[in-house]
Amino acid sequence: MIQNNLLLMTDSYKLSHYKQYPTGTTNVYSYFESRGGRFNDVVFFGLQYYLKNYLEGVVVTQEKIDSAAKLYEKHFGNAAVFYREGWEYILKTHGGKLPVRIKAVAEGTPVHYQNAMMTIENTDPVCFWLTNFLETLLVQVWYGSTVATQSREIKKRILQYLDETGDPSLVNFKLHDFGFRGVSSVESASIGGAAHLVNFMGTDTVAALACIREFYNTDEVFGFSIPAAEHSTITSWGRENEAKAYLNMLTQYEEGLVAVVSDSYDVYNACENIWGGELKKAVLNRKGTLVVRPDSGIPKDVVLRVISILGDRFGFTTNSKGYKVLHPNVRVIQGDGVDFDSIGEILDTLKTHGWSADNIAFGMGGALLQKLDRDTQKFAFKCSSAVVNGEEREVFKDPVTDSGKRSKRGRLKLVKDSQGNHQTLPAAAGSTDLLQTVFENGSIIKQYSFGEIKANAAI
Ligand code: AOY
Repeated sequence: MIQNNLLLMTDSYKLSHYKQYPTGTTNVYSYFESRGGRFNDVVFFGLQYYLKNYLEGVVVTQEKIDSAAKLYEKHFGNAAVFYREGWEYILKTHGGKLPVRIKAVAEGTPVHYQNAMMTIENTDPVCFWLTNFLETLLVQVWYGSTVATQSREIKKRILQYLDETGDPSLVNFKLHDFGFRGVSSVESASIGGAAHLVNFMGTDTVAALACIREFYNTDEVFGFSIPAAEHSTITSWGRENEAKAYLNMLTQYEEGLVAVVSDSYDVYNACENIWGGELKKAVLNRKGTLVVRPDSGIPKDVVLRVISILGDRFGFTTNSKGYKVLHPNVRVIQGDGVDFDSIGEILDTLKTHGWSADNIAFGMGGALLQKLDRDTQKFAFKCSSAVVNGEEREVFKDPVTDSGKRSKRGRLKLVKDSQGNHQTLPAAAGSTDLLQTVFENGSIIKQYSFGEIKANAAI
């Protein structure tokens, strides 16, 4: 099998579609939108990865065509379904580069749902069938966009609590990506992890850093981490040596931040009698901050009790907003049971008991990178315009069984209205189109740096 064979990156039924459009079809024009869902403002993110990794340059070769033909003959039990002539036309006429134009809103831009975020059409009338062949791959942009969207909403939520109870400038390190092990693939970790870094600066998902470096044009590293314990490094000392394991953490990492998972046996005992007892002086004399990590129990209850114990043992100050902040050498990170809702519950519980959001950071894994699907924001890719026998026609669906699945009609543009809200209008309308050509006939026309993308998503 030829690696990254674009001819195989689609749904089987799409192989049969070239015969199904009306005779005389020369143009198929489709658009991508979020039809609604959990959050109103949807961050567009990840297209550049797909363009660079799968669509740019010569992507059709004789070897790929032959390899696909063999597979499809067996798959369909029939050699006639695969459109060999169509692909050989692209090879011969276009040197194996894709005769399509893709326009998209700038990556990182939050766009209200029910707006076109991307459009695609064929640029060679013979290749009308290619537009929607690419749907399967292009729609995967739902994933990076949905991760970036939720991560941004969590940032807003955390910012509210920091505004009310503490220091908003701390927000970039308040949500750390713990999700690598919980995703279905390294590719998901790369894209999802990068999507999180559109909004935050803390990550343990190293694959995301490589993805940003390779596909978002930069040598800059956009995610940061610190030394941190896991259960094996603590429990291998034996239960009777829990304090020695903790002291080792303080001495191995002489200064700066260090995180220590502290629930191996009894997190309350660890906080009261080890960190806040036997090792209290070592913590206070250390040039840096110990981050205590509970990892079990009901998050809001455990966090409150842990912070209360650490407050009793190490002391706290009251900030200008009237909330308690632990001694600067001690903080807490909660990474178990963390999702959009539990973050709110934990911050609310802390606030109710007079504790600032400054005291805590969150680690989020499965709920950040995996507990999402294409329906979280109801992403869809639909044909809205075609040219048949030289005449442009509107194309749409409008199912009686679900008006929410109604699709837009005609060639489209994305604009900002006088109130600064996004609107999708007919392409012929006057105002500036925010959908910019990013890909045409095999070439990437416009690229975004990760810094620009972060700026576009800024709150
Ligand atoms: N990492 C902050 C740095 C990271 C982690 C990664 C699954 C960290 C833990 C921590 O403090 O405790 C994947 C679980 C934890």
